[in-house]
Amino acid sequence: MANLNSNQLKEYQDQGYLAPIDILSKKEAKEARDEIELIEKEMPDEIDKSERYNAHLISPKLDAIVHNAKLLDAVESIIGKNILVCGTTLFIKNPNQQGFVSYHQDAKYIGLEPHNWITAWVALTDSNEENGCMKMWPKSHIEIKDHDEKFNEGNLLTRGQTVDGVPDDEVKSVELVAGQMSLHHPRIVHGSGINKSNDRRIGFVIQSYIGTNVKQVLGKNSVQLARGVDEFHHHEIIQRPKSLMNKEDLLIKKRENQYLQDIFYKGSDKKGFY
Ligand SMILES: O=C(O)CCC(=O)C(=O)O
Repeated sequence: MANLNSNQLKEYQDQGYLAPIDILSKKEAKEARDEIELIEKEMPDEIDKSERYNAHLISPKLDAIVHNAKLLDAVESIIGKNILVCGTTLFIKNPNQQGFVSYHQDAKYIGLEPHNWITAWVALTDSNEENGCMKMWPKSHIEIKDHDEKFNEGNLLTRGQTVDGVPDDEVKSVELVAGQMSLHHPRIVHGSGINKSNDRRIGFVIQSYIGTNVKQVLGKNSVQLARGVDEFHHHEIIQRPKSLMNKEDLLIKKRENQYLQDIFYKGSDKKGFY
């Protein structure tokens, strides 16, 4: 059931993003963080760097967020009632590390066409100016812009994709408390700065929820059905996790992450840091 009201929908269409939206309790956000930290402890390489994608395939707590009914109600308001999940990313910034995200547009390099899709950024910790919250350039979602590829250390994007000349005075910070989310448009220009606090900043990002009509034109992505009916069958359907760090699920995640790396580095002979 779609749940955004007409003012929220108008704001999303005009500005290219919408926030904050309450989704999880603080307790649920903390439980998801704890599960991530348990995986990090037990299998340190499993959700780091190029493996930080698709952790929902091995974590029941993250899976529950991806399939959260309230979250899906908001997504349905924007992309319609037939919804697939084609991937997730953990954007974790540790204190005293130089991690940042250069200004970019997701649609530039993700290969999902047409742009009937949306990204949900779920805060598992508070996310604010001090710890490097997301910054949006409102109304920039009208067209695809040129990007440089800077491959710089610290940049949490694979190729350091960068839109230059973003006007500082127009950019808006998206501050969220743990359990809230923002939704952003495939073409909005966004990025984030470094974490200057003493705690981690953890964003669990469903990237993305796609309409069933959306194709992957740069390679291959498998999907889960989140809601409704897949009338187009453009993608292979994969299972939800059987249990935490289940062996079979770990293999599926590995395969999906290889597909993603192939997409991200298509046409490039360089390798980024993530
Ligand atoms: O977490 C961040 O700071 C950036 C996330 C991002 O680029 C995205 O969700 O598309």
